Formats: sequence, structure tokens, C-alpha cells
Amino acid sequence: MKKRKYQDNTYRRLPDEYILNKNVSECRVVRFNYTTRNYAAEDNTVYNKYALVYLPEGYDENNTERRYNVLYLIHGGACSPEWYLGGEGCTSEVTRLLDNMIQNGLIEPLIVCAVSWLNEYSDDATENCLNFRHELINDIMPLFERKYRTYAEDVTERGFVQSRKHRAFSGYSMGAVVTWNVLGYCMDKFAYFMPMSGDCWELGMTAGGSRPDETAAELAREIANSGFASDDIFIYAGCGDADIAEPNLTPQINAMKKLTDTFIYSESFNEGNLYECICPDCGHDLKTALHILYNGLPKMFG
Ligand code: FER
Repeated sequence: MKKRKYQDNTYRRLPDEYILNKNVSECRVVRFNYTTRNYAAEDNTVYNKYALVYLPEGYDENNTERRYNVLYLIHGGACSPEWYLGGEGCTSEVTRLLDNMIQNGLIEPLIVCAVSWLNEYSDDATENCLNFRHELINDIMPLFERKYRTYAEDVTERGFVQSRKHRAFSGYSMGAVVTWNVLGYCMDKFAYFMPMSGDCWELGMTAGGSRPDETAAELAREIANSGFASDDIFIYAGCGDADIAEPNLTPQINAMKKLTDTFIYSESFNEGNLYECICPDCGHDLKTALHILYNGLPKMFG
């Protein structure tokens, strides 16, 4: 199969007009309801949850031919899916960014499913982040990808694995903690990962910063266990230059760079599978997430 060509990973400034509230498009943010369980406990209680969904302009649920890439996107601490998508029936900086990127041909039209690691059964944010993948795989993806026209031909294990190059996972701050975890355990169903403003907490809070070599080795081990090769995954990590997560993320990325059997750091995904985009004049906030989405999304999906 012919591999796609990737443009350079190097940071480009997000043009202001991409997020300004002009030429406001019709809103296509809808609510997706589902039920879940507490996978960390012997608990069969059913909990109601929802995601917010961005549908690209022209999305037609009756057109069974057309398929769309899907990005699962998860928020940080003290936030919710609204942080990205505003709310049901809303537009936001993220929806305008996506509309503009699609309109200008930077990316193919895609579906975004903004999910949440918050739940009714636990207040432990770190635990929730590290357990979220069970809810994603068991409860969200099968229902969501049956309803929306992703590349999964069916919602079986096989259907998800075969369509993994058309599926990305990204999150900001605590959502980046989720992203590194999904990378480690669900890379059979996802090929592209975009952790924004946050390090990997597999070995504890901010361990990407305090134990970078062990964290990198743990990720490499998880990838080796998955059976996928280094050219089967793509990691576009990012943060701001004045981001409180930068001192946690950069040491982890530098440690990953040394494990060249697994991670190939490169200015382009034509040659490698890992990049850290450090956004100038950016802190730990939505502006950084917007810049990383702008830079990273054109490198997602193969
Ligand atoms: C980081 C990852 C996540 C980080 C902070 C967070 C300071 C989250 C913080 C919060 O939501 O309170 O690397 O660095």
C-alpha cells in the first residue's frame, strides 16, 4: 500500500483569522449519549454520560458511501468537552479552527468526538485518566462508530484494527495523560496520537519529568507488547514554551529519542514517528491546544 506524504512537522503560527468569530458557520456540534460502568471496580451500576461531537460541513448521515477520519479529543483538569466544542448547538474557537482548516484544504473533513474522563463514581482525576481507555473501547467506540460514518466497516475488534490509520486520539493536560495511556494500550485501534501540554503518568504523576528514562522505557515496552512496528504509530506531542507541563514533557521526549528501536524523532513523519512541537509565546491554556491542533492535525490519518 502506498504511504502518504507528510509535510514537515515544524511549528507554524496559527493565523488569527482561523479562529475569529466571522463568517460564522452553521453549528454542527451535537450531543452523543452513552452508558458506561466503573471498570476499576466490581460494580455493575450503569452510568449515563455524553460526548460532544463536531460534524464537518456537508456531513450526511444518510450517505453510506462517504467515510470520515475520527479524532477522539479529551479535556484537562476542571474542564469538560465544552472546553473544546462550546456545547450542543454552539460554535467555538476549535470548531472555527476545524471549519477553516477543512475549507482551506489543510485537512480532510473529519469527525471529532470530545469525550470526558470525569465520572460519577470517582473524584480521583489521575485514576480516572488511567482507566478511561476501558470506557472508550467498551462503551464509546462501538456505539459511536456504528452511529457515525468512520472508516470502521463494522464495530468489531477487526473493524477497529483495520481502520486504525483513520483514527486519532488527542488530549490536553490531564487529557494528555489519557492520550499516553491510550497509546500504550490501544494502539491496535489508533495509529495517531497528539498529547498536548502533558506528560505520561504511567509511572506516577508527572513521571515523564521526574523519571523520563523509565517512562520512555515503559512506553516502548507497551508498544513492543502490542506487536506493532515503529512505522505503525505517529506521535505529535506539543506544549507551549511557557507551559507548566513543558518541564515534564520535554525530558520524556528526550528520553524517548534515545530509544531508537521504537521512537524515531524527526522533522517529518516521512522519516520518523515522534515530534515535539513547542509553541512560542504559549502557556498552559487553550491557545496552546489550538496551535498544536493546527500544526498536528494535518499530520494525522494515513
Ligand atoms: C502535566 C500533565 C498534566 C502537567 C500538569 C497536568 C504540570 C495537569 C494538571 C492539572 O490538571 O491540574 O505534565 O504538568
